Parts: sequence; structure tokens; C-alpha cells
Amino acid sequence: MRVKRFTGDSVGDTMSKIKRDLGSEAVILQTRQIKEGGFLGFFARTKVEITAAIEEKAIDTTISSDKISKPINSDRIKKAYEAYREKEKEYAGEKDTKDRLLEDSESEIKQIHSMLKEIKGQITKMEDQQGNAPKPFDRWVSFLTERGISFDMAKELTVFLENEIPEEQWNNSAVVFERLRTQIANLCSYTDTIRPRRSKALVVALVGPTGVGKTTTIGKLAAGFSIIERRKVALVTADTYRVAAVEQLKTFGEIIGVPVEVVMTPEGLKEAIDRHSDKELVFIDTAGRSPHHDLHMSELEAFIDTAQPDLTMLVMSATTNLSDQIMVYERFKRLSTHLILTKLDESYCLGSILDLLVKTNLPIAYITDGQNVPDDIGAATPEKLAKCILGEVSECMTR
Ligand SMILES: Nc1nc2c(ncn2[C@@H]2O[C@H](COP(=O)(O)OP(=O)(O)O)[C@@H](O)[C@H]2O)c(=O)[nH]1
Ligand SMILES: [Mg+2]
Repeated sequence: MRVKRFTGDSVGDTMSKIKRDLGSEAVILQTRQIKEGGFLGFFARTKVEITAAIEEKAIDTTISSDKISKPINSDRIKKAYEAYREKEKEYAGEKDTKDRLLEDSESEIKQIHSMLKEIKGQITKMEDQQGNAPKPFDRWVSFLTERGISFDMAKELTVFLENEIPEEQWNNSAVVFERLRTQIANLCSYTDTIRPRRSKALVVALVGPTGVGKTTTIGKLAAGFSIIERRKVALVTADTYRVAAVEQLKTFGEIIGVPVEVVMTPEGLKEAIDRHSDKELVFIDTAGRSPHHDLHMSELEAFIDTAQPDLTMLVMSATTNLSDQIMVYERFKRLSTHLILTKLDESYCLGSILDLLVKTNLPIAYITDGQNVPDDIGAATPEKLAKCILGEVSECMTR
């Protein structure tokens, strides 16, 4: 690996130098501001110093996997985003496999743990029920827990049904189901989407763990607001450290008519936001943060605290189990104002969304159901959420 230090007047200027010298495969190791020249600190000029590195022999591991599940609006948008995505994938492939193995076994242990907890719960439940006559709503408790809703939540819901529905209708499944659906929709009624304003740019940051779909969701939102709603949008990313990936993201931005800026420091982020104060919407993409990693978290906090976005949306994947989702929420909650739930298409059991929404008490803004940019996203509504939770997945994303 060849490591080299570059200085310049701005991040863009320095990045160009890195690209000319090391090529677009270069990795950014460190970025800082330095003072140059001057006397005893007076009249010194602020410069940017970036340390970059390049593998002596870059490995080409281009993977092409476009899992197209739906027709898309515009081929050009999709292609541009996929080009960016492929660049990112190349780099993701290089991630230390040791790290990944460790993560894999950690998550396996967690899965086993939550399975054990579930089995324990089932045993307690069976012990409770032994000797007791079956209750009229027991089968609804099973129905709900099979859909991923926690036993406690399922119990609460059935107690509610028992009180709400006249006894002579208890066996009328259609009536019970409808009442259940409206009650679940009521519990998911805290929704709120992005409403750009014309007077001053609305700044929206997306935060969350790595790989949940922050960048993809920003791509969908930026394209949607810019092309469909004809809003003036800018995108600032504090995430991408690879020159080539940055270039692809910029090409994507050009096609959807959205300027893309890359920043390396909280101050840089603040400046970029100020530069785009003429826009109606500024999206901030952030690097995925491991909620276990204190240093990563405090870096993210520095970005958000300096940028002071109007909305900070915590992105979580529906494929993450509830206890991990709650752990993630606890770590990110100081920063978060809204939730976005991704990958609904990858989970067949979405009941835990109900537990998550009740537990977090943050408004949910969007749900996403696929990799296609810009199509696979919808504003969250109580009705859609209730359908997802009750397992009517094919219908739940009807826009
Ligand atoms: N199936 C599915 N995949 C998604 C969705 N959103 C994002 N992805 C995929 O998840 C992976 C990680 O996405 P990315 O946006 O890079 O995540 P980030 O690390 O949070 O920025 C990519 O392969 C995306 O295509 C979704 O709603 N459904
Ligand atoms: Mg990203």
C-alpha cells in the first residue's frame, strides 16, 4: 500500500490532486484542516490536508447483480445510480473477511439468544394456559404472534378487541379482523413526511447503521423531490471516501439535476449547507455507524450537532430483529426526529414494526420496498403500515 499526503485550498481541489496522482481507486485515510505560512500564527492560511492510500495492485471485483423486481420510471436515473452502486460494491468486497466472520458469528449468537428467549416465553405461556379453558381470542393471539407481533402486544390487542366487540360477534372473523386493522392503524398513526418550504432550505439528514439503505433512500428521495415535485434539491454526503464512487454519485446527481457535494468535516458540512441556502431541500447522507462503536458515534454526533439539520431521520431495516432495532434506536435517539423503515420487501414477517413504532414514539416518514431508485419508496401511512403488519404485504405498498 502506498500512502501519500496532499494539501490544497479546498477538499475538491485536493481530491483532484489525489485523483491525478493515485487514480480513482485511492482511499482517503484522514482529512484535516491545517494552517500554512504566517508569522507566529498570524496571517496563516487555512488549507486542507488529505492523506490517501492506494493498493499497489488494485483488484477488480466488479459484481453485477441487478435484481429488478418492478418497472422503473427512467432508465437513465436507474443506470446512473447502479453505476454508483457498483463502485461501492467493489469496495465493499474488499472489506476484511475476518471482520465479517466475527460479525457473522456475533449475529448468530444474538439470533440463538433471541430464539432461546422466544422458546422460554412460549413455555411460560403454555404453563400459564395449562388447565385454563381456551379464551375466545386465543386464536387471534396466535395469529398476531405468527406475524411477528410480540406476545405482550398481541395480548393487549386481544384484550382491546374483547372489550370493543359485542360478544355475539366474537366468532365473526371478518368483524374482528377489521377492528384489529383499524386499531393497528391507530397505533401507527404517528406519521410525518418531508414538506419542503420555499422560504429557507429544509435540511434533512439520514443516519443509521451501515447497509440499512441510507444512500439508496436519499437517492430515491432526491430524485423524487427533484424530478416529480420539481423542487430545488442539493445532496451533501459526509460518507463516500472513494474518489470513483464520488464521481458516480455526482453523475447520478447531474442526471436528476441535483448538485452533489462531498464533505469531510463537520465544518465542511456546515459550509456546504450554507452554500445551498437557495435550495428548498438539502439532503445529508452520513456514513453508517456501528451503534457499538463509541468513536464512530461521536464522529456522527459532531456532524449532526454542527450541521443542525431540521430533520434527522433514523433509517432502520425491517430485516433487523426487534431487539437489535431497539438497541439501535436507543443509541441514535438523541439525534433522531423521524424513522424510515427499509427493506420491507425482504421480510415476510413485519409484525414487529408495530412493537417498534409503539416503543420508539417517533413519527415514521417513509417505507421502502426494493433496490430500485427512484421507485421503491412510499410515504408511510397508518393504513399501509397496518397492512404490512397484518401480513398483507402485496398490498401494503400500494401508493
Ligand atoms: N431489498 C431492498 N434492498 C435495499 C432497500 N434499500 C436499500 N437496499 C439495498 O441495501 C444495500 C445497502 O444500501 P445503502 O444505501 O448503500 O446503505 P447505507 O450503507 O445505509 O448507505 C444496497 O444493496 C441497496 O440496494 C430496500 O428497500 N429493499
Ligand atoms: Mg451509504
